[in-house]
Amino acid sequence: MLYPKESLTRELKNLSGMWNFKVDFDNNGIEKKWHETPLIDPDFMPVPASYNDITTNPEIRDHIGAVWYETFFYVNDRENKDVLIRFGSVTHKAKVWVNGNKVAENKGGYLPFEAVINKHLKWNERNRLTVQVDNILDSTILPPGEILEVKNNQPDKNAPKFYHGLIDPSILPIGHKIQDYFHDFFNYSGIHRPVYLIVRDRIYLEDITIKTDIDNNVGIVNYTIEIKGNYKSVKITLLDKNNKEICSSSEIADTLKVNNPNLWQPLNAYLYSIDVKIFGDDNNLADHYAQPFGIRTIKIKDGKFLINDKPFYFKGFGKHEDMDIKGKGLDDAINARDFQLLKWIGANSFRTSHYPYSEEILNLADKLGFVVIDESPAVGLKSDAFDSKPLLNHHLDIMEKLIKRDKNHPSVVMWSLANEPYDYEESAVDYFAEVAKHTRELDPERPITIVSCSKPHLCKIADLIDIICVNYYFSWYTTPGRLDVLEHQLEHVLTKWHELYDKPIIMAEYGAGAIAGFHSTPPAMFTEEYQKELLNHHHNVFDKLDFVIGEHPWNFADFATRQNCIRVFGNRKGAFTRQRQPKYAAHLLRKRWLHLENKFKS
Ligand code: GCB
Repeated sequence: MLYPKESLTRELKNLSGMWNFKVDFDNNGIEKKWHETPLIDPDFMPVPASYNDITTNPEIRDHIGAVWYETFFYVNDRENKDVLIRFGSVTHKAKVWVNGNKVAENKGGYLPFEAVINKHLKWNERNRLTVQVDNILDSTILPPGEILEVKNNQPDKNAPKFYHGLIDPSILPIGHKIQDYFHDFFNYSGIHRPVYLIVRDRIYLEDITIKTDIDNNVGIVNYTIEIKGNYKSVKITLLDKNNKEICSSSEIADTLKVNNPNLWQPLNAYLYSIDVKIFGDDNNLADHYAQPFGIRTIKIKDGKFLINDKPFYFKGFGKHEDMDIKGKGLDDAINARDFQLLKWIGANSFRTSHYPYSEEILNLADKLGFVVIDESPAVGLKSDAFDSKPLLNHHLDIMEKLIKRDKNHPSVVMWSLANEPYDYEESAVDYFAEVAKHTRELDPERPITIVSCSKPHLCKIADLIDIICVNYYFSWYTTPGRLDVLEHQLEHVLTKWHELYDKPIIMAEYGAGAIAGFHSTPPAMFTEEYQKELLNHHHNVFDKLDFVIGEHPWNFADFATRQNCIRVFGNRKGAFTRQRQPKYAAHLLRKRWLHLENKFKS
C-alpha cells in the first residue's frame, strides 16, 4: 500500500487531533448503534495516541474490549474524484463508519488500511467518522492472547490457568476477566498512527515495486507499476536527490540505468526517486506519485551479510514503539530523538521488535542510512498456535501486507517472521515452512530470519532461515548475578549454533535490567554497573567469534509492560531511560561502537 503523500494530483487532509471518545464498558455499542448517531456525552482523546496512559481511570487503562472514537470533517466539490480514508494503524481491530455506513474493517494492529468512502459522503456538509477499536488478543490474531474469565467457583481441572497457575480462579469473583498474552510489552490500544483523507483521481497508481542491482558501477533499477482505471500513457522519470532527471521511460515495467550511482550505504544514504505520471484519455494528468528508493544490494556469502558487496556488522538495538503518556502513538519528536541517539551511540541498525513500526520511522531510516530488520507481530507463538489454520492464514496475510507496505524501503534488509516461537515443537516446522515459503515468494530478494531463544540442538526450524538470530539472557534469567560464568556459557552456545547450522549469527537480544540511578560495586543486579559489565562480557565473546555478524542489546530504551512482580514499572533493560537519557550502558556502547567501524575489514 502506497504511503500517503501530496503530489500534483493527490490531496491529503490529516485528521489528527482531539477526537470524541467513549469506552464501551458493556461491550454493546454496536447493538446500541453508537455508529448511527453522534456519541452521547463523549470524553476526548488525542489521535494518534494510545488511550491507556492518558486516562487516570484504571478501568479505562485496563479495559478489555471496544472503545469508540469519533470526529467530523468536510469534503467540498470532489465528486469526480475518489476520496479515501486511510489509517496508519489501529490496535488491534477496527470497524469504521462514515455517516453511519460501514466503510472498513481491519484486523492486525500494526499495519495500514484504507477505503474509498465516496458513496457515503455528504458533499459540502459535515461528515461523521466513527471508529470502533477493539484491543482483544485471542488465538486468531498476531500477537496472540487469551481471555481468561472466572465462570464459576467450582474447581475444574479444565479451567483456564490464570497466569499459568499463579492465580487460583476458585477464590476470584465470578466474572473476573484477564487479557492474558505471551509477550513482554504493554497491550497498548488506540488509533496509533495518523488518519488521512486522501483525494485522488479514479485513474491512479495502485502500486509500484522497485528492485535494484549494481553491475560494474552501473545502477540497475527495475520497476513495475500497477495502474487502476483506463489510462492512456505513463511517464516514468528517475530523479536524483535534487529532483534532477537522470532518465525516463514510458513503460509500466522497465529497467533504467544509472551510471556511477550514489549507493544507499549504511549511515551514508542516498535516495533517488521514481516519479510516476499517469495520463488519461484527453492527455490530462490523472495521477502523480514519487516513490523514493536506494540503489543497493544484499547478499549472504562466505558467512557474511553483504551490503553492496561489503561485509556488514549489525550494531544497534531491538527497540519498541513506546513512550510516556502516548504509549505507542506516533510521535515525530520522540522518533527524531531516537534517531539522534542511535547516531550518537554509533549504532547502524535496529530490529522492529516485535511488530512493524510506523512508515514514518522507516522513512527516517531510509534517509539516515539505518539498516532495519523488519519484524512481523508474531511474538508469543506457543504450541497450540501451530495447529491453528486461522492463525496461519492471518500470519500469511500479515506477511503479505507487511511486504507490500515496506518492499521499497532500502533500509529494510531482512524479514523477521517471528520472535521466540516454540520452535522446538515438531508442529512449528510445517507452520513456519508455509510462512517462510510465502515470504520468499513475495520477496525473493531479502533474507529471512526467525528469532530464537531455544537451545541450538532443539530448534527445529533453523533450516528454513538464512540468518540465525538468537536471544539469550545469561547472568540475568539464567545464572542470575553470576557475571563470572557468562562468557563461558555464551561462547559455548553460540559455537554450537554455528557448528550445527553453519549460518551467520546475530545476537538479537541480550541484556540486564538497570534502574537509572541504582549503583553498586561490586556490580549487583538492577544497577547500572551490572548492566554495563554484562554487556561488556558479551562483547568479549562476540569479538572472538567471526561468525557473529551483529549485536543488538535489549533494549534501546526502558519500556512499559503489563504489571508483574519481575518488572519494575516496566522493563528496565534500556540503554536509555524511557525519557531517552543515557545510562552507563549507553556510554559503554558508544565507546565500543564508535570505534568498531566494521568488525570485518572489507
Ligand atoms: C525476550 C523477549 C523480549 C523481552 C525480553 C525480556 O526474550 O524477546 O520481548 O522483553 O526477553 O526482557 O525478558
